[in-house]
Amino acid sequence: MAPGLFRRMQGLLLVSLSLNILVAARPCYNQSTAINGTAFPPLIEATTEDLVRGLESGLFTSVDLVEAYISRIMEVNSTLHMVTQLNPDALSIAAQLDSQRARGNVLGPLHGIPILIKNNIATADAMDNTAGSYALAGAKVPRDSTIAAKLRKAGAVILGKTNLSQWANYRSYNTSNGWSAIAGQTVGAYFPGQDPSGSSSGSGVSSSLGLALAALGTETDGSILSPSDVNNLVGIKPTVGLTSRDLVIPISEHQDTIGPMARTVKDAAYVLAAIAGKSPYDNYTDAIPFDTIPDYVAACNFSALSGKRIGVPRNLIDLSYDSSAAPIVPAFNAALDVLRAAGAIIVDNTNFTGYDALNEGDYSSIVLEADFVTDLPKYLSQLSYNPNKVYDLEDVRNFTHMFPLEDWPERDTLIWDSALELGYDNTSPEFWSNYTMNRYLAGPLGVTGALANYSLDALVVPTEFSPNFPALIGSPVITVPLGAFPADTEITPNGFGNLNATAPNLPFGISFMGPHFSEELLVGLAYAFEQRTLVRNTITPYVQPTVELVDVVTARLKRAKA
Ligand SMILES: *[C@@H]1O[C@H](CO)[C@@H](O)[C@H](O)[C@H]1NC(C)=O
Ligand SMILES: *[C@@H]1O[C@H](CO)[C@@H](O)[C@H](O)[C@H]1NC(C)=O
Ligand SMILES: *[C@@H]1O[C@H](CO)[C@@H](O)[C@H](O)[C@H]1NC(C)=O
Ligand SMILES: *[C@@H]1O[C@H](CO)[C@@H](O)[C@H](O)[C@H]1NC(C)=O
Ligand SMILES: *[C@@H]1O[C@H](CO)[C@@H](O)[C@H](O)[C@H]1NC(C)=O
Ligand SMILES: *[C@@H]1O[C@H](CO)[C@@H](O)[C@H](O)[C@H]1NC(C)=O
Ligand SMILES: *[C@@H]1O[C@H](CO)[C@@H](O)[C@H](O)[C@H]1NC(C)=O
Ligand SMILES: *[C@@H]1O[C@H](CO)[C@@H](O)[C@H](O)[C@H]1NC(C)=O
Ligand SMILES: *[C@@H]1O[C@H](CO)[C@@H](O)[C@H](O)[C@H]1NC(C)=O
Ligand SMILES: *[C@@H]1O[C@H](CO)[C@@H](O)[C@H](O)[C@H]1NC(C)=O
Ligand SMILES: *[C@@H]1O[C@H](CO)[C@@H](O)[C@H](O)[C@H]1NC(C)=O
Ligand SMILES: CC(=O)N[C@H]1CO[C@H](CO)[C@@H](O)[C@@H]1O
Repeated sequence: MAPGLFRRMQGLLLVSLSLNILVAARPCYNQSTAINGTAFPPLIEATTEDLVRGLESGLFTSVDLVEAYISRIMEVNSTLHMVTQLNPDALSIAAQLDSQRARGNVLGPLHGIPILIKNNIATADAMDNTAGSYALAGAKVPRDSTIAAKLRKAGAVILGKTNLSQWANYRSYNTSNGWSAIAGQTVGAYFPGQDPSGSSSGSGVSSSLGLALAALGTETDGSILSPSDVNNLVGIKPTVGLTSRDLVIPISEHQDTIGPMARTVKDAAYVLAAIAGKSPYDNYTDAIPFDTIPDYVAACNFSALSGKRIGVPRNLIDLSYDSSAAPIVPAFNAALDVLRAAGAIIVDNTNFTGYDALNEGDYSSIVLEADFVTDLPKYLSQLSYNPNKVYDLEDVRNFTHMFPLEDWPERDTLIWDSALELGYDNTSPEFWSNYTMNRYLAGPLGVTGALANYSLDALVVPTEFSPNFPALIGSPVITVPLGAFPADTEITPNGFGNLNATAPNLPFGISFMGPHFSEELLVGLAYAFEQRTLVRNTITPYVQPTVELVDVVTARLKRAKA
């Protein structure tokens, strides 16, 4: 998501809370999910390693997995609208991967495992890539995006495309998270009408409910972190340049990045390992400082927190922006005790000295506007078929104003109006002075400054407050589930008035930030925290699909007998 960062509504006073994040508990799942005593992993919590075990042992096939996930999607899509399009080739791809496996040709841990991707990451197949806009309905790309190609090379099945806040939330000042003209309003699963946050809204809801192993999101400023936060997920926002933006509908070349949204740190690590790496089509990936991508899965080490110096930039936890976040603070402070008990040295009040200046300035919106008017035409120029003949932002705005399903003017185009009024792109001196200012305030007076001044390995804050500084300097963040809002939380609407922005049971997370390309370190810290707390499975969605692998396999065995 871009500006318009998800904010729980202000003006609430929340008292009485008893979050006990220190009790690690696993719910009792229905034990009837077994055939001949061999249990199938419940899909709402199945991990990569569960699925690999089942595929290797022949308990189920990749085709079974695709069928089960599609059934689950169809069960909840009419309520939650999280998937825009299924891949019509998913079953045949899975069948092919099954026979490859039978021949002993296994491409890697994701072989035959379904993944959903956000509807701004292009695939050269039957699926559209629209950012949720009719302006791009039916448009074609000349080849797979680098990210999609890497997923396929790793053996993953691209199961479908997830709904998003239209244009990755870079169109309107007044709209709702998770709405796009093409697929309607995505809704979260933890409370009726839950604001799913955004812009990777459908990826968040889908991954959380076990509609695929995991999903990919994209982030400019919060769009992976925030929907992971409120949908009870682990989300990795990688360093800008670690994952290629080739053929991903852009907002900003300086801030955009693609990353996994998964149910566990290790699953996110498996997916990151598959998508990280250089791309001839995105020269920001030339900044990757290592010859081989680190082993993010091996980084999942229970002892990773031992001896690590972790700072707390307290002044980021600013309840004057969002008083409804108050219940997160005691849960966060309890998490610091977990980190200490795991051997970390907590250094409190490593405040970001650039915080006030950054909030008072307008630098970041100018950077995004100038980037968007530059980068959108670059994407559009690569289309091999451009049915609505949109070549730049003015064309897209005109299309949006004229096409009724785009819901204009109720949902405005004020961000674009402002970008077009700016009158310059990201090659101008005005752009560079704003960009430089951003990087100074968020770097030396922010993330990199605090890391250096206090000799820290990493920083932690509640995820609600984590995206902005790292967004402006392109540094990585990982969020892990931390807790949920208490039962007496007041229910309040979002700004557009069509969703519940605050409510009981809405999840929230904790973020670990580090230097550029420190994902290996951050994955370790996040894993060591996650394994000591296991909060995710204590928070239950109010709506869940019921189809399980065992149902699909039982039906298949019955068909084979008949
Ligand atoms: C377990 O699942 C089966 C099959 O879906 C269902 O018939 C049964 O009622 C469930 N039992 C419980 C305790 O939920
Ligand atoms: C379950 O066990 C029965 C009896 O041993 C056997 O006939 C059947 O094939 C087994 N089913 C599966 C799915 O392994
Ligand atoms: C899910 O629902 C949305 C909104 O109704 C719809 O646009 C989309 O096609 C549906 N997806 C699937 C896979 O049926
Ligand atoms: C918000 O929550 C209230 C209380 O559960 C519910 O009545 C209402 O329908 C929800 N809003 C939406 C948009 O679903
Ligand atoms: C990166 O590629 C873009 C075109 O995609 C080009 O304009 C730019 O000069 C390149 N930058 C470097 C440092 O090579
Ligand atoms: C896990 O981390 C601990 C502490 O840093 C280290 O001593 C140990 O070697 C690591 N284990 C693995 C398997 O890397
Ligand atoms: C850091 O910020 C917090 C919250 O704004 C404030 O209470 C504290 O005094 C600050 N500490 C330092 C050392 O600036
Ligand atoms: C967009 O619409 C405006 C106002 O209607 C018009 O002046 C302009 O020529 C249009 N631009 C394009 C590229 O069609
Ligand atoms: C930022 O952009 C604005 C608007 O174009 C311009 O007035 C200003 O000089 C630029 N630089 C800084 C550092 O504000
Ligand atoms: C780091 O130290 C420098 C030099 O004292 C100071 O200018 C800067 O504000 C500090 N940054 C942070 C985040 O503490
Ligand atoms: C945003 O749009 C909604 C729905 O049209 C409207 O009720 C609300 O007043 C608008 N808010 C602002 C700040 O314009
Ligand atoms: C490609 C696709 O799934 N399109 C659907 C998107 O949503 C609209 C409105 O709900 C449907 O009419 C389309 O069929």
